[in-house]
Amino acid sequence: MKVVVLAGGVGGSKFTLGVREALGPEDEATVVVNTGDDLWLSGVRLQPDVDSIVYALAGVNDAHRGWGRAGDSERVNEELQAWGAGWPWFTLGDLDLGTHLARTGWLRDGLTPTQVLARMQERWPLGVRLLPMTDAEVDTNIVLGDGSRMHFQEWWTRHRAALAPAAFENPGMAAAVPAPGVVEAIADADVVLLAPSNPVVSIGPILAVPGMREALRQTSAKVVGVSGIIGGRVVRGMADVCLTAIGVETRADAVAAHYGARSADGILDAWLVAEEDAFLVPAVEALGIRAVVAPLWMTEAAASAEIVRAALAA
Ligand code: GDP
Ligand code: FO1
Ligand code: CA
Repeated sequence: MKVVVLAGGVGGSKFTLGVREALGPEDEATVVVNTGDDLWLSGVRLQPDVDSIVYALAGVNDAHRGWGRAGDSERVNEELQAWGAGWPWFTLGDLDLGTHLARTGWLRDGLTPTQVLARMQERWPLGVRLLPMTDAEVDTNIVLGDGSRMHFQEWWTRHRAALAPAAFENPGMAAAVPAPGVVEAIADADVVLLAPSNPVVSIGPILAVPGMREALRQTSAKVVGVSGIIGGRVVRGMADVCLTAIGVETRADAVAAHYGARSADGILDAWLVAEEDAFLVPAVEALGIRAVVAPLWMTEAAASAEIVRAALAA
């Protein structure tokens, strides 16, 4: 079986660990990773969601913080701060900086982001294939009520999403195309899974790459999404603020409606809701989307694997 997963960082990596565990040796998984969080800082290219997934699959992630390497130190960061370089509220760990330096060097050698990510996958046997959503540099900006703009990373990390966004924008997106292999993987898939990642700033940018929605609407594969909202709350992070900003309620059925039914103008054939949200099944089915109830807590890889099995059964 060929499986394609669309994924962001923390939720994306916990889900991808389950995909790896649920699949057999004959199966193939391709994970299309959000790169809308990527940025240049202190001369290096950061790819937070890519690194979250690489580190988690390699078993070297800091699961407690949700980003960076386990047991990392911050000597270089202290020096950068002393120079007034970078952002005082944004920490680049020493081991993590090794990744950013390697990546930046390869990019400057002329490798594309897809080629760089292929190279990063040579170090650890990750068990799935990772592709960036696009090779284009796409930013995420927050437009505030007064019309001013702020980089997503400043809004998320420094302000912890406390400023109400009027809109999100992705400069560079209009000229972007899906990375090589992405459209082919979707066309060739038996099933496409949407991880329970942030619908606005993780799955949103992936779907916004020109050609991506068409690929999802045209594939013969079933497209199955997993709700990151359980009992009307985000499990972790600030996706509720993002959803409110685009006028979507923080409820599993509202997110399903946001993605839409493939039978209408959207992308979903089926949608997994948590047991806590079983009462929303009729609302999801009324959208023309098959609703499946399953335990959606990704407490460990085995629990995520159960979610993946439920999605494949759907
Ligand atoms: P980020 O890029 O690091 O912000 O991470 P993602 O976008 O991939 O994932 C964040 C989303 O994952 C949040 O909106 C959470 O609601 C969701 N999430 C985190 N843990 C769980 C879990 O155990 N179960 C479910 N269903 N969703 C989760
Ligand atoms: N998140 C934080 O809350 N504080 C940090 O200092 C921080 C540093 C950081 C460095 C590299 C990296 O790849 C990610 C980092 N993150 C940090 C996480 C991150 O930027 C956000 O959680 C995501 O972009 C949202 O997906
Ligand atoms: Ca992200």
